Amino acid sequence: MSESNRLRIAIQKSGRLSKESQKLLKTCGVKFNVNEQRLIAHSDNMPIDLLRVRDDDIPGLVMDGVVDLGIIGENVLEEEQIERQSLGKPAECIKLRELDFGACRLSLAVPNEFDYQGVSSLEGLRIATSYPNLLRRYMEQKGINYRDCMLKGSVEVAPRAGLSDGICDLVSTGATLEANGLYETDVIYRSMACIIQSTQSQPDDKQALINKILSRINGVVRAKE
Ligand code: PRT
Ligand code: ZN
Repeated sequence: MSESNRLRIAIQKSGRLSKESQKLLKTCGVKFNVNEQRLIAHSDNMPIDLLRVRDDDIPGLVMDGVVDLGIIGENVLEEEQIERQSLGKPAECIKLRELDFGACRLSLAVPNEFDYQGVSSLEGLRIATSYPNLLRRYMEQKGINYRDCMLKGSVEVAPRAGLSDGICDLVSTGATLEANGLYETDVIYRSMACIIQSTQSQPDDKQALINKILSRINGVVRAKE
């Protein structure tokens, strides 16, 4: 496969970050039309291709140098980074900047009837999460032994289903926790969307285009502050 001289940017195909990611690039003057059936959207006014993928795939695509830039939640980036470091895979990328959307926190939560006296109350208990690496890092820092319950979805129903004692999941308004009879105890990670770049050296014209996009993003984000 020949290296493309077009700038490749990975964005979430569909989900909480996809509309904002597209809007940001459009506001920066990148013109493109998305065909829902297609993985790639070509810009018609700049040498840019958008790759529309699952958000979980974005950090790896950037770290492996398959794409040049990616827009991703810091939570997913950090989780993937710890995972890759433990597997000895490339785990480096450059965080160009935080963006102004995708705000959430990764928190521990327990059932309303749980008598929570601090994180030591979770000693030896089972915690359901989709973020095993961020959870492990936090619990190691606190010196707490816990048991894993790895779920890619439906984490918030795990305690009621008898699968776990507590959960570690993303929270924004807190409505999901409340609806499931849970309360938030510890915020273990605060996250925003961010834009990342591959560490591979770029030809001058591509790097100049990255700099131009970044400077426009800086302008757009600052204007909203
Ligand atoms: O299909 P794909 O794998 O691409 O998408 P996904 O389902 O893995 O991710 P998606 O679209 O749900 O979220 C993408 C990113 O949005 C996350 O990685 C976060 O960076 C960010 N984000 C911001 C959130 C939330 N807020 C959020 N509230 N991601 C998920 N949630 C979920 C949370 O998991 C829980 O189920 O919303 C629920 C809680 O919301 P509240 O408002 O009830 O607290
Ligand atoms: Zn995902």
